[in-house]
Amino acid sequence: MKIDAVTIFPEYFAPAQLSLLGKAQNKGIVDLAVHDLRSITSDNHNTVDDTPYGGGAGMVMLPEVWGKALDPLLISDVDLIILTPAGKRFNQAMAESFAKVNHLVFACGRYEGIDDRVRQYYSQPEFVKSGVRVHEVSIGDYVLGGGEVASLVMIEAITRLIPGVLGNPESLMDESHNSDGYLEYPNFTKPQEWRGISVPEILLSGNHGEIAKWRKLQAQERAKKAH
Ligand code: 6GU
Repeated sequence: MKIDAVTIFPEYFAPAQLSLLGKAQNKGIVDLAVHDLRSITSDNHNTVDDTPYGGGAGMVMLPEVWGKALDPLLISDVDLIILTPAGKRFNQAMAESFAKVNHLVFACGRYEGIDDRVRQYYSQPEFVKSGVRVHEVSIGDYVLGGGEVASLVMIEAITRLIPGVLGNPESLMDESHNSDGYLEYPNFTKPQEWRGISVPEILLSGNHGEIAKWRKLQAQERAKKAH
């Protein structure tokens, strides 16, 4: 999968070199390119934003700069993800569908966001025809300083679902927020007793049917408490 991230803070993406995602890049399964939006500007101050038409607080990112950055990335068969707290809420089902695409482009807005004409422009019929799909996405009901951290969250959730990225693909089958919506059951390892607290007996029984039933019940109890 090809992934482009456009940002004024490329350093935010340093953690993408670590752990599973770092390995996936070394293996050639994921090809992540981070683009510095400021390098696209042509004025002496490297301006990326201006005051909003209609007034109000904050600054809005310039469509001209974003257009220059995105034009070469949005040729065909590509999903453009515009990060905004006003977007559609990211969840596991969305991660699963994005994990199947060939090319993701993350547009990381700062300030009060990106001039809405950028979304409008790349949503036009000629782009739809070439396979450009535009999504506005939020990762939750809180406001971040910008889309960089949200992009990292999405990239991690999406790329670990790509075949070959996880060491043990079986860990995808059992996990929390799986397709049946249960949160994962509690887990235990050695020692059998720690600070006076014992591992539940059932897990030592060797009865795989009963263990599976117990885990399902525990997961359902957790899901009830979480919601
Ligand atoms: Cl995608 N961006 C910002 N700035 N804040 C957010 C968000 C995105 N998702 C949740 N909060």
